[in-house]
Amino acid sequence: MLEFANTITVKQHSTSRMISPTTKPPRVLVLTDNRVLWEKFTQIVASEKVDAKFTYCFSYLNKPFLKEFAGKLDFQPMNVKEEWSRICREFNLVISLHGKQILPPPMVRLVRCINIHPGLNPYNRGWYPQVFSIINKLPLGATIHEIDERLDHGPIIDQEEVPVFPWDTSLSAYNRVIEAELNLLRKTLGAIVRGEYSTRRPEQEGNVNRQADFRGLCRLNVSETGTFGAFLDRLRALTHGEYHNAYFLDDRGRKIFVKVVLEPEDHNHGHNP
Ligand code: 0FX
Repeated sequence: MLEFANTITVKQHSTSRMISPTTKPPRVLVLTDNRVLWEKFTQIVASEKVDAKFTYCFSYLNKPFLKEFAGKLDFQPMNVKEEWSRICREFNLVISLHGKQILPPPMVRLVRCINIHPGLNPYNRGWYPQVFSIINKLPLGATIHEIDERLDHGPIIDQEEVPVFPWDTSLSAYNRVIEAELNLLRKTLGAIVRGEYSTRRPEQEGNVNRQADFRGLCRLNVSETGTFGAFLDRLRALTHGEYHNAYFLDDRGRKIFVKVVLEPEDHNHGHNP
């Protein structure tokens, strides 16, 4: 059992949680392994004049960030598994903004934790939602929700659905989702920091995709049979900028990577997809 000096118990959204007394301004830890979102988030904090003291950290396993931000005092690595009890003492709120670390269950019970998720919960929870939405046709969007002990599962604060078009690749759909996440953040960040919002539980459990499911999709079996539409969906779902995702093996066992280009005919005539 952890000892907390001056802790109070708050009843919030039907769960009882011990938190450090709310400091003024509140102390907020933002865990992020996404460079674009980190930069945009700091801009939203400034433009929306969010009254809080923000600390930004990334995963201690994020090698590119470790190299790029070595010695940078306002963006440091953090091992949440090791440091969660200190986090609970020092922060009033934790925001996972595409943070790659799973938050330990005791931590999510002790401090309010919010997830900014690139999917429309409860559909395609987990890894790369737009990839799976292109394939299984389940709705796509962005969700801000309280974190509970299950993946992308807790009570929903706000959501925005985005369309998926027949010409989308993973990248074009993903960019739309990121815009939706930023819209939601502009709209709700102040209220989230102040704890002034209501939540609703998703009506169903939905489905979850893991990293292994994505890797399985990437392996193309050239003997597989199916409809042309399903193959096209699979290839566009695995086409994301420079990433080498879908591949088949040639007769020497080499991976041959595959991606597709889709262009609606009115692309340059005012209907920019
Ligand atoms: O940060 P993020 O956009 O999101 C991912 C998960 O989808 C999300 O559910 C989780 N909460 C978050 C912590 O991690 O992932 P990313 O920046 O690694 O990748 C962005 C997109 O890039 C991804 O949706 C698909 C694409 N991608 C990425 C990698 C690494 C690929 O197509 N192939 C790849 O190998």
